[in-house]
Amino acid sequence: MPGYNDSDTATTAPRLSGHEQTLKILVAGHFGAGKTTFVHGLSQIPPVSTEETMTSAGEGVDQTTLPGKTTTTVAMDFGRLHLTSDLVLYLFGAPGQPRFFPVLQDLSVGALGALILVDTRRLADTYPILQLVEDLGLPYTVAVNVFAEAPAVPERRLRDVMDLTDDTPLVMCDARDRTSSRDALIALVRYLLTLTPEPVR
Ligand SMILES: Nc1nc2c(ncn2[C@@H]2O[C@H](COP(=O)(O)OP(=O)(O)O)[C@@H](O)[C@H]2O)c(=O)[nH]1
Ligand SMILES: [Mg+2]
Repeated sequence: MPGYNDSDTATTAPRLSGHEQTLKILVAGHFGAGKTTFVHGLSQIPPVSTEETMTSAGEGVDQTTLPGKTTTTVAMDFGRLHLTSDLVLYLFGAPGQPRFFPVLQDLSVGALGALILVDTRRLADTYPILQLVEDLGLPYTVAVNVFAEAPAVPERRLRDVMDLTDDTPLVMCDARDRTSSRDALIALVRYLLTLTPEPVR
């Protein structure tokens, strides 16, 4: 992508000149897929977060036994990233639990596309999110957040089980790694650029 600096690891926000193109991107995915990690790791401004400590009230409602996970996003994550000097992404991370789908729906307004994060151990939890994003008419890219403990699944199988069309990008990433996360967003933005807008009638 022109202007993309692969070695850029800066976490401070370049100033906005007002001439940049801005894109709103939804970051979706099931509970524990790594959305908060992803948005917080990439944001060049202090990210907005709505993390709350999980309590016993969530037992039987949320999957509360992910190792190391003690909080959950109750409304959204928000971050901003200069993908190139003239392209700024506004990242909106939506909570992944089905009971928060109305929040995802609201956050999708004005978004140009979605990055759907997936942990291959929880593909079943991804289907309703894929369905919802499709129903909202949002083009998307699937990013498998590779957890060391998760078994490797061949791409063909992943495409089959998620019923992805051949043109839907499927990439691997590590949500904890800035470069890897940026590459996933670049795959999404490249895909969005290939989609021709509806002709104006
Ligand atoms: N091993 C590993 N752990 C991760 C990765 N991404 C996130 N985590 C951890 O997995 C948990 C869930 O991540 P979180 O970002 O809260 O998921 P969210 O529910 O989708 O927002 C956290 O404890 C993270 O530290 C990853 O790529 N590898
Ligand atoms: Mg979260």
